[in-house]
Amino acid sequence: MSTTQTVLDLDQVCINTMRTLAIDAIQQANSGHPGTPMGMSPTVYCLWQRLMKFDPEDPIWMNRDRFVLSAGHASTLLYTILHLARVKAVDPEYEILGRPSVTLDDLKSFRQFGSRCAGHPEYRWTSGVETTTGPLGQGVATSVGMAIAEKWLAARYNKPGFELFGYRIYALCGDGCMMEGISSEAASVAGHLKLDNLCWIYDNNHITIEGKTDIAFTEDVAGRFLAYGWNVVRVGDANDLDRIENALRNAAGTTGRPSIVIVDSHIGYGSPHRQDTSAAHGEPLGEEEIKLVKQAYGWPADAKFLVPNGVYEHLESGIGRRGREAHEQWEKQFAEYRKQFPELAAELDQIQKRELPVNWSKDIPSFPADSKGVSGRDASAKVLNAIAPNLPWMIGGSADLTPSTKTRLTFPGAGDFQADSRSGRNLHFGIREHSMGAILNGLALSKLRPFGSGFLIFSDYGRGAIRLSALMEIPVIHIFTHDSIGVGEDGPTHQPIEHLISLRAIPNLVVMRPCDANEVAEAWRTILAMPRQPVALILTRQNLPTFDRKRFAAASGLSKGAYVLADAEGGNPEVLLMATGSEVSLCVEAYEELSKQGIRARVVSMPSWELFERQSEEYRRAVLPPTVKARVAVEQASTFGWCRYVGIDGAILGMKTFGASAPLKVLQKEFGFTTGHVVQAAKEQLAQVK
Ligand SMILES: Cc1ncc(C[n+]2csc(CCOP(=O)(O)OP(=O)(O)O)c2C)c(N)n1
Repeated sequence: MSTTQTVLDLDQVCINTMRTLAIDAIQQANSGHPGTPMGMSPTVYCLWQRLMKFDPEDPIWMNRDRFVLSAGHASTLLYTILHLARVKAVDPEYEILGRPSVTLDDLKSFRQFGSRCAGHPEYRWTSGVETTTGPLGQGVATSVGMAIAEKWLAARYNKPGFELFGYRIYALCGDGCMMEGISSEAASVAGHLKLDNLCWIYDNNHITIEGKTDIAFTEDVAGRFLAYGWNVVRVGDANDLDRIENALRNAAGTTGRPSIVIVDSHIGYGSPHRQDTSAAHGEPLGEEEIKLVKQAYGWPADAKFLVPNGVYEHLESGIGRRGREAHEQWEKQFAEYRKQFPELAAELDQIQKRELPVNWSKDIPSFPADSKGVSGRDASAKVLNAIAPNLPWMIGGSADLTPSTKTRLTFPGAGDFQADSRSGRNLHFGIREHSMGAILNGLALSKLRPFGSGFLIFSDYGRGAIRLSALMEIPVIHIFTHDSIGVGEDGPTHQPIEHLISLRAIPNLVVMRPCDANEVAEAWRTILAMPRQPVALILTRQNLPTFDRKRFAAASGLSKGAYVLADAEGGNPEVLLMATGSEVSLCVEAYEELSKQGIRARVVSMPSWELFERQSEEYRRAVLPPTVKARVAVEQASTFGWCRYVGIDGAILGMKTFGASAPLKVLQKEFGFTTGHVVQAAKEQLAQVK
């Protein structure tokens, strides 16, 4: 046997190990999709073994190539390669633990409680998983954010003779990802931005859950991507490693365009018995079928979770050695870089640990009391532009609404991120809220501090990605302006109603709706200090009075989620008025009126329910004393959820319809957001409890 033959055979053994491990894991779990792992193992193997620059010893090395499994249902594809390449785990503090990321036992307990091999790949749970995937389309869209981040990092930190950043982003996707609209949005962005560090690999297997794709998907994918300005490469045989390698190298060598490699495959490839059936998609194969498949792979029919001799070593001699050498080389280069550019190197240390520069908050303004006041969005614009110059890796933009959301970075040198200006800090997502959310996730996964903005009403469009930012615990700042019927004349299509509460319903997402300019400043201070906290920052379009903080409590109370803004003299209130955002000033007016009438009221500003819930019981009881039963909540949004704070007999002044098109003043009157109405509700509450 010649040497080449031996190597080829070993490649095949490694591929069949991936396939059979996946088959066994799925059979053991009695749930999962074996087809794609069988069909795509050669492609994934080829990519990792022959091309990827990735050091299994340090899966968070900054300059590693990224592999995103956008077809998250094929998770065993990722788990088997992470296992066979012996990728190490890292802990959340970014110290290398040394234990394997995925053990054979994890694979044996695929989809069971506690296993690193969860049903779909989960970021921060399994090292080497670059982003959580499962909702189809999200992975590919997120990869565009990763590609933007790489270009941005390279532009800022690479210096002549020091190519610190030069990594590629690969995303494996199937028909599902191609059909989801988010992939079109994201591909369009990537084409526009000429992200040639990006390569999508499309498993063109013509099968989805309902059967053949021709029942629903007959478009010309290649033509579509050519139209986006992508480089399109085809591989006719998903089993031909050399052709796959050539295609991937073609992509890597293409400049000025992202690439898509279309791999024609058969689901369940290699199984002569189960091709092109929808059953192979959604179900384990079954013991009998497995025996036949294993026979066809030249495997002992009864062996389970078999890793033949030489497999780990073969991967070590490929991805292992290549990754280690590239990483060592890079570390040497970085040590020299540190000497020549100590400040930039220190920034990279901070980026890697999600820390902030010492002085990041020094220029945050405080706003003088002003009854005319300023809108939430305008206050935020000032604060954002006071922070961003001191936090160089904060970048962001909007879905074509920057003039309205006021999120443009305007300081000298901020610039735009475009194909010909990679160090710009202002991104233009175009009118693509969903992919904006995913791109922000990709930026945050690359450790930048991203923000994106739009109208609150359109948070629905980005919700899939927002939810994933919360699931992944990554610090994306989702800014939503035009936060209520306060938008006035635009009418019900633009007046968010259920959006606040539906964002609050997402676990681990912090929603903040500040009530005045100083709360906006505190919101930003609080948000940035939380390194793993995605936030929805909700801002008004219309002016809000800036409270006199000498008379009222300090805005720093925002960091506790809710605080007593104004209280009855000497404390001991008989009625509680609580509100968020623009309705806090209404409660303050009502409080003043009630005080005049000798009624002891307390105003609680509640910018963030989530942060409030994280406080001690003692604090929460101090702010909302359980003995005070007369309670009024005011929010220009769905009343849903406020019962938690006012109790079942409390009053909730909110919205029960979609709103209407009219000037704001009229709407406030029509929908009952007037001082008189709040005062009346408070009195009714008092009468009720007495
Ligand atoms: C947004 C979303 N919708 C639906 C699903 C359910 N789902 C999981 S796999 C799948 C079919 C995917 O087909 P394809 O991408 O071609 O993958 P393959 O058949 O190659 O495994 C569907 C619809 C999902 N995971 N995400």
